[in-house]
Amino acid sequence: MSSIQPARQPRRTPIVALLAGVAAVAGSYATAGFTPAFVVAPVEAFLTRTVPDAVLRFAVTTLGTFAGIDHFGQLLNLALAVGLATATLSAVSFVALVAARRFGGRSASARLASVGLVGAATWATTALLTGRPTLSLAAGLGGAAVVAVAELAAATGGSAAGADSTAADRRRLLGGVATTFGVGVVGYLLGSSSDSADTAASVSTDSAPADAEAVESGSSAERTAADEVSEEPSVVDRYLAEAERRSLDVAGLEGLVSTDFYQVDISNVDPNLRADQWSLSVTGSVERPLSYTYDELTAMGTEHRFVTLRCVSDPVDGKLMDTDLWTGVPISRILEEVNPQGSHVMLRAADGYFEEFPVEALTEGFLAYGKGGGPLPRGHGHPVRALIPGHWGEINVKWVTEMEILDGPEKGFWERRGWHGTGPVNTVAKLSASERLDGRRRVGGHAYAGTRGIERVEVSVDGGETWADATLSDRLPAGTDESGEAAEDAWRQWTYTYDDPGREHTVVVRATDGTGAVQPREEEGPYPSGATGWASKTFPK
Ligand SMILES: Nc1nc2c(c(=O)[nH]1)N[C@H]1C(S)=C(S)[C@@H](COP(=O)(O)O)O[C@H]1N2
Ligand SMILES: [Mo]
Repeated sequence: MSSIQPARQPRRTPIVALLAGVAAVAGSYATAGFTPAFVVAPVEAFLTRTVPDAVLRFAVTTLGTFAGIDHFGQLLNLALAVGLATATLSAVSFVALVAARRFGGRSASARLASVGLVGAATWATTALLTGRPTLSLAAGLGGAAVVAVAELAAATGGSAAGADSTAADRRRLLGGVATTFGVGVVGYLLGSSSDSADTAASVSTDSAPADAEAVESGSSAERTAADEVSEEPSVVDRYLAEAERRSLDVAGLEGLVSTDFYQVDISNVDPNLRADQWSLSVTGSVERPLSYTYDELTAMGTEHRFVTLRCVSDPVDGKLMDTDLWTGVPISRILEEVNPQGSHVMLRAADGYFEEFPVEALTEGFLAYGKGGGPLPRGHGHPVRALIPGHWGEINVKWVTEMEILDGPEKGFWERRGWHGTGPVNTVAKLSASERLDGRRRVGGHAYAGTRGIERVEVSVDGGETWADATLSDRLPAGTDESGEAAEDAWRQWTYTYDDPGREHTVVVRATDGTGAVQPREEEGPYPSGATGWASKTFPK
């Protein structure tokens, strides 16, 4: 029976289009991994830039850790972005399928056209969003594969329409689902293994310097990075061992060097920069605008510094405060060459982030290209980030690419959203660990006051009535030389052991900074200028 009426649209077309969209996203992930070339990344960046400030602030602070899940707000944003990217690719697939049917009916050439059109449409959309046409090819392949198998499955059972069409529709759907599943699994496996390839390359160069092939094929910039950091393993190892030795021992309390460094980013998908393609330009009100390649920068010096970072959104009892040994160059070296004339600086980064602060703070700053004895990890700003002593984490710009000297103040990314997080950190003593030692109890935590330093930590075991001095860890070494000086911007640990009163009681902690100022008692949330108040914990009988 030949059909002369216009071809009926198969009932399952919207579902096949949806499956093609899912497969296209999976295909994109297969080649791009979790990098900005992944089709979800531009959608996510768009969401971050357009969500109302209040929603973003809510996501970062309130949802920062929600239901025990770290970065819950960001995960929500990511899920939304995945959904939107899938919807977009499904929509263009649907248009492609309808167009093929409209112009070719249910002929074999129409089926072929639908495969080609869906492939082209998903590829073009992904390329348009990411700006990476070659890496987007797999998105088109994923979409096309689903339609190809679906059409093939529909065509194999028999040629007639009418009674057979329901069976054909079912086969089309099954073929589509199976292919989407296959593309999804392969995409996931390929994408996760290609993830962060650039950083992985420099790490492996670092650990295998004797492998001439690896060194040869690695970029010269990566080689320098690895060499600079690994040249003096003994120095780094010595400092790390010293930090270990100075750490106080309380069950469950992290040492003076963090094993799980917190991470705060405006985007879920971090930049994936190559050291040999990176450069830092110094612009604006300077006598000599200059630009530095990675090789040039790392050739300017290799110093090690223990530095603590704390996010302005960290609650008094939060976990957004950590310390590591960073390797890099003092920013003053660069400032001597460019001779800044302005009063402020704007640091800009590859993820579109920007933060502004006074030039005086910049003068004391550090450009880190190593962390914990290895290259700077991707999530912490690979290949280079700023470390500004004593200031909230947000001006410690990662993936930094431009340093613009300004003649006056301007607002940074978070300040445009109402935060005041460019200044010095608040003083804090955290109460993060406790253990029972037959009849006694030991409590402990970290205390940090930026460059003011921690002078004293006091503990009350009766809810703030009476106070006693806690034991403080020795200050971390400066790291720049063997002079025995202390790190200027690092936390200390404190512990206190007392006889358990045998009834419910509340332990309260407060720190005193190097200027003699006691951590303020009034409780304020993190927004807009950092949490205040004393950490406290009630222990049951
Ligand atoms: N480029 C860039 N730099 C950035 C951020 C960012 O989102 N993008 N987040 C900032 C914030 S809010 C903090 S608290 C610190 C956190 O540094 P970490 O992720 O290495 O711990 O990085 C800062 N630098
Ligand atoms: Mo932050």
